[in-house]
Amino acid sequence: MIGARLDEEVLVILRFRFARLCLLVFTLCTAACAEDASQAWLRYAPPFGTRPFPAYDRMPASLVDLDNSPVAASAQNELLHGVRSMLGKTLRLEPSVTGQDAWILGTPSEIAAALPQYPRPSLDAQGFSLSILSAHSHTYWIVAGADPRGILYGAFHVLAGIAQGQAFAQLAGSQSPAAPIRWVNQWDNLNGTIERGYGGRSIFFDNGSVRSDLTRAGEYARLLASIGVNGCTINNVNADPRILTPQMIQGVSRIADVFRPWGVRLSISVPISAPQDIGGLDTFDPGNPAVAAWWKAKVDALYAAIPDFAGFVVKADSEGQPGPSHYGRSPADAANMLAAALKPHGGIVLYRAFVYNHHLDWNDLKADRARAAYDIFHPLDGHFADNVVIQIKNGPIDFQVREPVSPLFAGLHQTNTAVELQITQEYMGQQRQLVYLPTQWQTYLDFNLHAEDRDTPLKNIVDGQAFHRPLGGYIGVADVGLDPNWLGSDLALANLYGFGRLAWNPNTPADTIAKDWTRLTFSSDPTVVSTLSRMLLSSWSIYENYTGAPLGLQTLTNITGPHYGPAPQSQENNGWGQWIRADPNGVGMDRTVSTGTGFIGQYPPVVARLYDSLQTCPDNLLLFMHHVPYTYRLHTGKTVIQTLYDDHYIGATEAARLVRDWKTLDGLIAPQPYEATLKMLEYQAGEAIVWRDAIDRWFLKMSGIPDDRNRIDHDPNRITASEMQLDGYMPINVTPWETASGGKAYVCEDRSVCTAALHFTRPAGWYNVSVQYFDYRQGVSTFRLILNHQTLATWTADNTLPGEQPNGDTSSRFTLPGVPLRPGDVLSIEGQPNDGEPAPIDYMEMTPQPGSAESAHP
Ligand code: GCW
Repeated sequence: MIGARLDEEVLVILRFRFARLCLLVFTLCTAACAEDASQAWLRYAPPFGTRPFPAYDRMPASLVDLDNSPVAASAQNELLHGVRSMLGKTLRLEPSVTGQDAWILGTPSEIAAALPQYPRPSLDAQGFSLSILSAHSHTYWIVAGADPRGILYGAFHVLAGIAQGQAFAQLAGSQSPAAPIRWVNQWDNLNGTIERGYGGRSIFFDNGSVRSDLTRAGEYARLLASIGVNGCTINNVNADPRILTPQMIQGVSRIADVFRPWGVRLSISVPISAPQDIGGLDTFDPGNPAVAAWWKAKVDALYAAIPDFAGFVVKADSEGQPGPSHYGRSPADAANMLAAALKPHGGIVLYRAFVYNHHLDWNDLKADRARAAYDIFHPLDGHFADNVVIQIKNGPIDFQVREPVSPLFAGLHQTNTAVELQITQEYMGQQRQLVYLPTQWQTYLDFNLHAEDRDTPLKNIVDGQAFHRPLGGYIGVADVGLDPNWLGSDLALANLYGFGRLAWNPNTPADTIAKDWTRLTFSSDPTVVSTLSRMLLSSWSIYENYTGAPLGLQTLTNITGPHYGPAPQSQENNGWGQWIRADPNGVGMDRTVSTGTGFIGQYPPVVARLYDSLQTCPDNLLLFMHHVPYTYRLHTGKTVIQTLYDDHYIGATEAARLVRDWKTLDGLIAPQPYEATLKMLEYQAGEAIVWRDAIDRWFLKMSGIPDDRNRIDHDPNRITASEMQLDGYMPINVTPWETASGGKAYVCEDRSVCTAALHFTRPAGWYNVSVQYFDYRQGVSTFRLILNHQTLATWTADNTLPGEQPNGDTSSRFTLPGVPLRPGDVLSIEGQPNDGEPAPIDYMEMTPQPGSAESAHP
């Protein structure tokens, strides 16, 4: 009893301190905060700038919070802050509703107790209802939540509405989340690095411990809450057992403390081998009672420190992680043992279906990694405890540019499932390239699996409707870091935002999400909204075109390296099973039932028939499902090989368009994000050319079939370093060969400066001059572009690209537009190496500016 009272007192004091702190922060937060990238879509800028917003002229001046919870206190503080920031008014906090117009926060029963006229809405868990009530000659603006989280989500909804210029009356109505599980996974390591993280170091860990300053962790929870995300797994699924040591649990409980006011429950990833790794047992066999007892004690200790602990995420028997198969046990044995320990506390187990053998025999034409999840988990359907959820990646391989939906979703009818989507852009340009993912995710979520010959779109399977499951939902691998803008790129935040919006309501169109995010993040200016949303919506297809080709080749990136630049051969001849089976005659994996791996037979009959037949298989998944000759004609009438060539050219052209589109927003976007994004898009346009050239060269060599427009390695504007006059520059072989002209880069070794010069022989005119060079992660080489004796430009290779060699990971482009060139000119590149980076170069390109070569004689 005494303990309980103390807890209550502590809570009241904490709540008071928290409220004061928030007020202080919000008071200090003036216009400067609006420019702070960490605010993301919670900038709270006045929607009409300095123009008035009459819909809020007569809003209630008082705010009454009827709910006595820390989460509702966050809702209250957020409303105070947002209203002040957007409407320039400070609401009065009042203890009761009587005698005044008021904003009211509370649950339906709390509100009805204070205002008996209130027509209680019926709300699902975590849902909210916004309404206006007139009673006792007063007006009440009501934010009702089924529970404290619902109140908070309602408050954020109101603020997002104000930020987009909507009156409170327009926002009236009820909403409930589609599914109970709406979590992010972070792949943070205890040393502070993040697996597949591209936004800086961990906000949670540093040097083996939980950070002392958890400010960003609290801010992250606020961002997550604003989009309805209610759980966060803080450590890598390749889990370090030390996460379970008593000292670490204490540290982790501090993270839970900063999450709690935002209704975000904390969970951790655990290795199934922990009882042996750190528990002093000589086994981790899930069938051993001592192992089960160890987990039970560990879970009890976790709940003692974190009473609202959410549960475990488990990666086992996967990519080198230990698993129950070591003892001949099944995933169900392991998951159920953990679930039994968590059950008394209300915790759950998210057991990942990403279980496969990465030592497959590539000579075996029947071997197929795509089959693994279904083969392993489908026979276990009905054997999992009710607090176990099988966490399934959207596709059967691994967050590729395009994959079919995993057939396992249709193969578990008596088991809870959640879909795992990847927000961090591991295979999708790693936040150095614009790829808006809600478009892709929606394709998956809307896909009808036709389980039991019924309509069963993926979204209705994971939200529990299709098979009447009590639990299920959405997991997004987010990997935010300490970078001010969380993900390393301002535009990538649209993916985090979009994940939350879709997890809340998967029927929200990707277009609506793009527009809302743009207004909230940048501006409601119609030009900004239409231009940027168009850029976002086209970006997946652009990326798919210049990297993979929209024929279902999954990815053509370097899968044994950083998963970044082009390296198609890396898919083949290894045990990872991401094969595309390209040979001189054809390409694609035969996954048919009759002649292939039989993967297609894992789908319900309607879908299996669709994919199995060449007549009906959609072109964009053709090579995932079938092996066909390069000369095979698609539904478009064009051959496979010509489509591969053309799509890469289309993708690169479209990537260049993204730069032009963004430039039309100059002056309409704040200078810092404008410049940073321009730099990113210019880099992307260059990288699209690297991809285009590499993939087209590779397929040309593999197929021996020429491009019908003879474009590959025949760019009339390009002069390679091998054709230039070199002083100090020496050729080295590039791996993979297709990522540089003639398979060679030119490096400046053993000299402090080298040059490569060309004699210009083309007509006089204005040209854009590009230099293709390589920028390693280490070293900052300096380059100079020289026209005769005049320095035209100087730049440094200071990007932090994921490579230490000249190849498609590091190939970069510098462009100087509008250079007047005349026949007889000498154009040269001078490179100065630095710290092991030998100022490597590939080629120069002189592209005439449209219409300028003859007419505007310089
Ligand atoms: O896509 C692969 C990644 C691994 C990751 C793994 C997984 C955390 O390359 O980095 O490991 O998937 O999802 O478990």
